[in-house]
Amino acid sequence: MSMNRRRFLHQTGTTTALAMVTAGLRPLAWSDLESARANAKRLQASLEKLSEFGRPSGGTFADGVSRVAYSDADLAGRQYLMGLMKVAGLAPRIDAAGNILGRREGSDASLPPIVFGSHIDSVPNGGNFDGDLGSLAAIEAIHVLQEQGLRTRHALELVVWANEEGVAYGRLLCGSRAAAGRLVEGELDESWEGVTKRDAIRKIGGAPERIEGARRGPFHGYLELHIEQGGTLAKDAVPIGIVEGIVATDRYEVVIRGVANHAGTTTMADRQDAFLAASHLAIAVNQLVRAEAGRQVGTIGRLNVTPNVPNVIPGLVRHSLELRDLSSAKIARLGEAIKTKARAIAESTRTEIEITQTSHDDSALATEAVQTAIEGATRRLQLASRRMPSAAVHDAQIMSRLGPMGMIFVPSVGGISHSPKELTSWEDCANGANVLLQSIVALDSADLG
Ligand code: HGY
Ligand code: MN
Ligand code: MN
Repeated sequence: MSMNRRRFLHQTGTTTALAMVTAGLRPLAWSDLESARANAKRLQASLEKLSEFGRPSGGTFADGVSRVAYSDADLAGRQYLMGLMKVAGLAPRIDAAGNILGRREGSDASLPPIVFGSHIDSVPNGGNFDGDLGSLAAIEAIHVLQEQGLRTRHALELVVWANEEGVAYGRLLCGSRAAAGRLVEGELDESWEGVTKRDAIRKIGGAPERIEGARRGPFHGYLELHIEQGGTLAKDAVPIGIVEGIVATDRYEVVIRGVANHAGTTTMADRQDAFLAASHLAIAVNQLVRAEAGRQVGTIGRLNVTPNVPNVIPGLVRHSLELRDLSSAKIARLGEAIKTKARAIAESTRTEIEITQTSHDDSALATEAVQTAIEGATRRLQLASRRMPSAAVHDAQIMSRLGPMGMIFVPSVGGISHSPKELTSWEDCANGANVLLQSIVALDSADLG
């Protein structure tokens, strides 16, 4: 009997070992799992290929992707991804919310699964790494285990969340919220570009009529690899970030009503210019958010001016407002301060300003024991790491409501994201994939309480 086999039998018991031999899998020792490594070339090739779905026509990898959730490009990217999952030995299925799932059984059926993955929908004119890296590195992890015939104790569940970005329908983290039973009342009947969310979910293979079926059961731990999207790791040449917590996000819809009138004949004093009011409000948001210490941020990212022609004073403006911080209380307070200021701006510009909150995503702390397991993986791989907050929103924050959660960050060159210029070196991608794989291995033997 080989040394590895003896250690394996010692660790898992003869019955399981025999079952695995019957299933054609090589009995193994933990050292086999710990020496497993991602195939960097395969990972790169899959990222390059995925980038073709949603690429501007005639463009290249450098032109990034527009793969907004539920679009034809999203659908095509999901098909490609499910094909990769099959090659890696998984039988992909789509849950009621449109999330893609793939399960690989473990050696102990009594244990809950380790869940990991990310998303592949993007913002318009987005990059090739946001969500894609975590999704493809998750498939790569399965690939490696499958190729080498290695079996974890816990089942592994790969997940690619639907509509993480919330560009479509304006609400973030749709798939993971459905999995956690946190959809907002009436959300499935909301409309975007003339299509209800119900129909959009159906388009990608979900079943909104039984959305409750997307609720997920207990899990041992949740892991997500992601690009940092900020510039701190790249600036300090630290290859791995271990996320301590994810910020809360409040979104608002702002409607400003003025009076559309002739841009030549209406004197400056007589105008009720909705865009002028919006401009004052934009400056106020910036000033109020910056007025106190901390890492809170405020953004007006979408602005629609009506009628949006040169010779008419804007009568109507609709714009978004987004506030983020680790403290939900802080952004709630800032939201109130902005509303107070808006009342003064409405009065001085003789417009009406209506500010309605459209969503709130809570902040979430990563589980200490998962952070420690990730740290152990980075040490084994001899990669420097740093603990840090996430200023970007992730499905992991929803999963943290259901069980132990941890996230792995890799550097974003120049801190650029949500842009075709988003870039992470292939070496950093491979490092991240190895840390993900080795964190799965670490969680497999960790007691997460
Ligand atoms: O908006 C975000 O923070 C994320 O990239 N979805
Ligand atoms: Mn994003
Ligand atoms: Mn993302």
